[in-house]
Amino acid sequence: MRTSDYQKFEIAESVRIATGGTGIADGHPQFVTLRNLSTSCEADIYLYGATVTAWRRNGSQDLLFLSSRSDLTGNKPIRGGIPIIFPQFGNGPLPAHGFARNNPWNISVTGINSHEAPFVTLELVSSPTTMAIWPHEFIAEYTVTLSETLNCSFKITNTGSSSLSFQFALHTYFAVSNISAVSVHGLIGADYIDKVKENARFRDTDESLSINSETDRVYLSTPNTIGFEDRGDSGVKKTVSIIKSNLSDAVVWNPWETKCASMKDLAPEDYQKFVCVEAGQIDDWITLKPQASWTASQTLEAN
Ligand code: TA6
Repeated sequence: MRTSDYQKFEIAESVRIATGGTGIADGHPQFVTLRNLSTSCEADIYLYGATVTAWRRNGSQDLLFLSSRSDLTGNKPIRGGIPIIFPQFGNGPLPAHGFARNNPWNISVTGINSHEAPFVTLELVSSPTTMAIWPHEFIAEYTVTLSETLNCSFKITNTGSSSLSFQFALHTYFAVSNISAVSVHGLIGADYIDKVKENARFRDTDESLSINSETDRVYLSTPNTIGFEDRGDSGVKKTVSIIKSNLSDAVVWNPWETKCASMKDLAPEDYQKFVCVEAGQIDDWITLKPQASWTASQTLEAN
């Protein structure tokens, strides 16, 4: 996108575009900042991977975790925020978690909706790069809307002449006071695949899930609203809800100490500072016929 092209997307005080930065050509957009003037909330969305990297309230409190060691130069997936997992979850014939999170997206629309909430729509269109590893033509559109909540909506359209199948997830890293203060709820009664126990299947019979070791669970057919409580420092409690639409599954992940120490883009103590609770469509793949579309979203609420 040429330098002059992106300025048309800026909206005084509500939609700003930051340019340049390490690895980004001078004048080229790196990320978009949405600012809701009535709630004073802000959100940053990197064009690389269409990755939401920050959701700020009251000026500073950041509800999302972003590793201080994350590569923001567009050379590898951003560690933190809300990476988009598409068209593959986890390992398989494609790069881990697919290619949506490690490709540059373009700004297609910005605006302020009828509820005075700013939004940006980013777009990823199939290209020789994607066709080389996934031979399907598509248009992906990702809209982030900031009101009192943060809404992330994804739409994929099959623009090719044959069917395509995919998985999808929003790999959200939530900032927490300390992982030991966190309990995840809404998953009781759901079956889950435990990736730490050789992908064995279990049924969750607990009202809430506390995390005290490496945790990597893919929950199947979960309720549309799940969430977690962070009992916080000195009892300052935070409750976060994830409201899913058209996403049947959910993932709970924390690498814990040993795996965290092996990850170059995490500091050794970072496992204490985040929990991933991910809305996804993982177990049942989605298949789209030519010209068909699929839309899904998550809305994040925090008190
Ligand atoms: O969503 C959980 C998970 O699939 C874990 O197995 C772990 O691999 C995590 O994603 C991070 O994956 P990444 O490719 O971003 O390092």
